[in-house]
Amino acid sequence: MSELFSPFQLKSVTLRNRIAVPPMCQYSAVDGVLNDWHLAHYSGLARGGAGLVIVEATAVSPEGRITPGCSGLWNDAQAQALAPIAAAIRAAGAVPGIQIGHAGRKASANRPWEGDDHIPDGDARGWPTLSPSAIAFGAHLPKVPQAMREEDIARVRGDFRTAARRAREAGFAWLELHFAHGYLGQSFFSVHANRRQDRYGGSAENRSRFLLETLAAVREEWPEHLPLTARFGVIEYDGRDAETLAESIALAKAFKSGGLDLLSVSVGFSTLQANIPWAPAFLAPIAGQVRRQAGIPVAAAWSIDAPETAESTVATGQLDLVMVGRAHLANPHWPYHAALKLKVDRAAWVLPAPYAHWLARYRPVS
Ligand code: FNR
Ligand code: 531
Repeated sequence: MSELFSPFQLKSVTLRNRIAVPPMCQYSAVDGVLNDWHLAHYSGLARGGAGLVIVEATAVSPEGRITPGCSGLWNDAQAQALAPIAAAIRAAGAVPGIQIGHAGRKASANRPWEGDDHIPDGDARGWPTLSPSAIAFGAHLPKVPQAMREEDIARVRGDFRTAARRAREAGFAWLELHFAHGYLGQSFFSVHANRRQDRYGGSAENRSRFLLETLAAVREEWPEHLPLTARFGVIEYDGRDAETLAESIALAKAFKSGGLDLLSVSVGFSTLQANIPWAPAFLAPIAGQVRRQAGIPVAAAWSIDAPETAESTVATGQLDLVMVGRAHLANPHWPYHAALKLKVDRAAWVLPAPYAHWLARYRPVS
């Protein structure tokens, strides 16, 4: 019996299996409004059999986008464009999720295939960036951000709350706050980005305040019966990992008390001085530690491409959900092929019935 292909219930939502498509920016929106490319992209991914498909990082305000091509959810037109995408994911049998975030000091950048670097000041395509402190990330992202005032913090917290309401109205049933990868949420927690002297800086408790206040504002807005989750970098690989992990587990406990239903464990990406041990499933043991010590369901990604690896991360109690990203871009039917490889009973029925009926007794030459 495969654990990877067992259902997962969180609040009132049941996923058909433990496979999730994590959010993956498409950098293809105009003014934050998604289009037919996104409909094709997400429909294709949902058709492959994953239990959950999370729509890419969607900015809660214009200046919260990473690039001018990023998704946004600060107006009704954007919500209306997202509705058919949530419906298409649901029609394929997956649960529609969406990630909302603010890019902070990594905002106002070119698309990865167009440089991945900050748009130069003075270029009308770009905009001023915000962060806890006026400290640039560096290298290809040299812009010095404006240090946020209390009113900026309150405004952004309100933007998260409004975006959560629009996400629900658009038909999403799973919400993920983007508190990872060196963006605004992660930056408030990071000693590399946050040198504030006020109640939002200094101690781990103060550096957690923005995240916990934003969670509280969204929790009030997001229906209690639907999963509210966050993606957060619990480790930076910057030489102070034991300390960072201890602070992250304390925050995970506070997230849980604050009503978070699941934590998607990732890397902080707050500093260029990181020595990340890239390897298949390298985050799974760390996620398992957070799961046990904070008592919260966890997900994780990072090269968990082999079906057997995905299976063992769930079977050994490290992960509740496996995020399979780039492997889905390479093969949108990854879950079907994983079911075949793991010799799951009636593997073809991971796919929608119109496909499954014929593939149950036909094996294409791959
Ligand atoms: C990503 N990733 C990412 N993560 C996130 O939290 N929000 C996002 O919008 C994106 N966007 C994105 C775009 C693209 C093109 C890639 C390749 C990745 C990270 C992604 O969700 C995942 O964590 C990583 O890709 C690692 O998992 P895989 O790809 O090794 O399975
Ligand atoms: C991080 C990443 C690094 C290395 C390989 C794959 C992914 N992602 C973070 C993404 C943007 C693209 C790069 C977001 O969180 C928006």
